[in-house]
Amino acid sequence: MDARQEKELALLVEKLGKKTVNAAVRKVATLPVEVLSWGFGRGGTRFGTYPSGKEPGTVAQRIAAAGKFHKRTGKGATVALHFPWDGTTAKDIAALAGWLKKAGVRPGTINLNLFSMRPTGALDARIRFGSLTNPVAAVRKASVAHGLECIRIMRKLGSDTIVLWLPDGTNSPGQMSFFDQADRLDETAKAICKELRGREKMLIEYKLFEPGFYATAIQDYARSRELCRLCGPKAKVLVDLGHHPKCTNVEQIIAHLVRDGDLGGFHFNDSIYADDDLATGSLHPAQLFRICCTLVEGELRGYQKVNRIAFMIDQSHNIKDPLDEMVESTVNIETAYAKARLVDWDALKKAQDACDPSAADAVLRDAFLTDVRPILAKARET
Ligand code: AFD
Ligand code: MN
Ligand code: MN
Repeated sequence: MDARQEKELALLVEKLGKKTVNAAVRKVATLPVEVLSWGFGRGGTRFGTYPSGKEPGTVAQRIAAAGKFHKRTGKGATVALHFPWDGTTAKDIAALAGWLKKAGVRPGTINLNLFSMRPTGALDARIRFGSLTNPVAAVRKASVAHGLECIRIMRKLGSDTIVLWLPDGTNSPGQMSFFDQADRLDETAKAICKELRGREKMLIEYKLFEPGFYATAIQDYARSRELCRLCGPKAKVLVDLGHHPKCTNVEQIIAHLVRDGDLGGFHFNDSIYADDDLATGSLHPAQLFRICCTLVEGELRGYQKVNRIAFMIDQSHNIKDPLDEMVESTVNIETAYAKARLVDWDALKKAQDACDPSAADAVLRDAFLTDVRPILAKARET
C-alpha cells in the first residue's frame, strides 16, 4: 500500500472502527475466487472469434496465464477446467497436472461438455436432439459415460467437484414431450451423481434458454433444485448470473437456496440482454452488492458460510485482453463483497422492524457508497 492508501484506510477506520475494517480486510483476503481455463483465451460469439495471436491459444498457455493471474491478484488459486477442451487422453491429463503445478494453481471444478460432437462414439450429430435427455438410449448412455469420465479426471487431478451445465432443450413444441425430457434427465442425472463418493459434489447449473430456444431441460432454479433433491446431498445448485429472465430478482433466489443449504456456488458474469458473459459487476455493480449482502446476511443468520460457496467466474472475453478482463471482474467481486461486509446489520434490522424503509435503505446505501479500494489494497497486501 502507498502513503495515500494508508491515509484512506485510516479514514475508513476512523469512520467504521478498526474491528469492522479489519474484519472486511480478512474476509476479502480469504474469499476464494475460481477462474476458468477457457476464459484466458480469446472468446467469441456464433458470428465469429477474432484471436489477435497474442492471447493464450493452447491449454498450456491458458494455464500459464492462470498462474500469472494468481500471482497478480492472489485469487484464482483454483482453475475451473473443461473437458475435452482441456484434454482427452491420460497423457493430456498428466501434462495438464504438470502445467497447473508449474503455474502454482490447483484444478478447480471439472466442467462437462455435452454440447460438442466427438470424432467417435455416440456423441455425434445426434446430440442436436440432446445428450442426457436424447430419445436415443445410446446417446444418453454416452452422455452419462462422459460424466463418469469427468469424475475419473476429477479424481486424477485431485479436484472434488464436477459441474453439470446441460445444453439440452428443444426448438419447437412438438419436438419432445416435457414428461419424457424430465423422466430421462431424472434417470441420467442420478446415474452420474450416484458415482460420487465422500466429499465429492456435483453442481447442477440452470439456464433459461440457449442453445434450446423453446424448452430447456434445466431452465430455472426450481428444476435444478428438484434434481438436487433427487440426486441427494452431493448435488447442489449452481447460479449463473446470466441465466435468468432479465426481470429476475436473483438475490431473492439466492436467499431461498441458502436457507435450505442448496446453494453450491456461482458462475459470475454480467449482461444486459441475455447470457452475454460480460465482465462481472461491469454493468450491474449494485446487483452484485445485493447478492453479496444476501450471502453475508445468510451467514450471519447461521446458514451457509460465504467462503464455502463457490465463487467462480464464467465469462467470454471477446474484446479486451482476457487477463485484464479477468482481473477487472475479480476486483469487482472483491469490491461488492467488501461493501457487503461493511453493512451495519443491527441498524438495518432495527429500521426494518420499525417499518422504516428509508432508514433501512440508507444503511445499505451507506455501505454501497463506501470507497473500499483501501480495504482491497490491504487485503491484497496481506
Ligand atoms: C456457457 C453456458 C454455461 C456453462 C459455460 C461453461 O451458458 O454458462 O457454465 O458455457 O460450460 O456459458
Ligand atoms: Mn455458467
Ligand atoms: Mn452461460
